Amino acid sequence: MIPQYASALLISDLHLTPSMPLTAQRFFDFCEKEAPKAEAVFILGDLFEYWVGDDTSLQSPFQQEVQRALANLSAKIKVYYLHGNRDFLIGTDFLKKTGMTLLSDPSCIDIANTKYVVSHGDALCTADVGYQVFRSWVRKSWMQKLFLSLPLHWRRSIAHQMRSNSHAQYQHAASTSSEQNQIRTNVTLEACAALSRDQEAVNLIHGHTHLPAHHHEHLRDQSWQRWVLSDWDLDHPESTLPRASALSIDGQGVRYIDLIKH
Ligand SMILES: [Mn+2]
Repeated sequence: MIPQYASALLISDLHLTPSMPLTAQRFFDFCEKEAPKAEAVFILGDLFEYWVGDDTSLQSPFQQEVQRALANLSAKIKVYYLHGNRDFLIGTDFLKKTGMTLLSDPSCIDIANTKYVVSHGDALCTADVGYQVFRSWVRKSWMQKLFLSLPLHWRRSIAHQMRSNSHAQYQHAASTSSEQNQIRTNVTLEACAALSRDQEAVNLIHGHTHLPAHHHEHLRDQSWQRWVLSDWDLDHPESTLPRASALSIDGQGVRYIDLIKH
């Protein structure tokens, strides 16, 4: 059972990697400045660009730096994390070292006396049938055990291959930018309605789609609100506007905090 909190900050899709140093620095600053002001921080997946096993952190000064930032933050406030589609192999070793508590996806949380259901969001993209089949395979525990038993350089090379495939698909989707592609890579009303009904919650929060917005939605006799978290990217100003934001929830309600202006 997750305790109730009077205030919380929610972030997701930071895609931390050594090749995006400004984004990483903004995260380290967030852990020092903004995050300790809330009672709890919820990281809704894709904290890392990819994760091929907790054993890699021994060789990665970058992962150790992130680990230290999270451990320092966990010493001050409660930090929760749930798996994204890129870092779902984060395991008990990394969680223990950072002091983060793993949440299942989806989970219900209670902030300022209001119930919210939180999820990474990829499971809600039910129009992408191919992805859902892929997801059901890679989330099987025997598949994960098999992958984690491979030598590290194999795991890195498989992860690299998968990332370049998904990058190529994403670029194809962006270049065609057809309505159909946008529908395929977004959450569906049906999946959100089912989540709201199953969790008996009318406030949904997720990341993954990189389409930050607050929606009021309806399907048949159901209505709910949905907040989508932003991804973070301060390292590619030539191709995309710098962005980093958190969703803040307290007695005043729910609002986005732009971490670029702060
Ligand atoms: Mn994602």
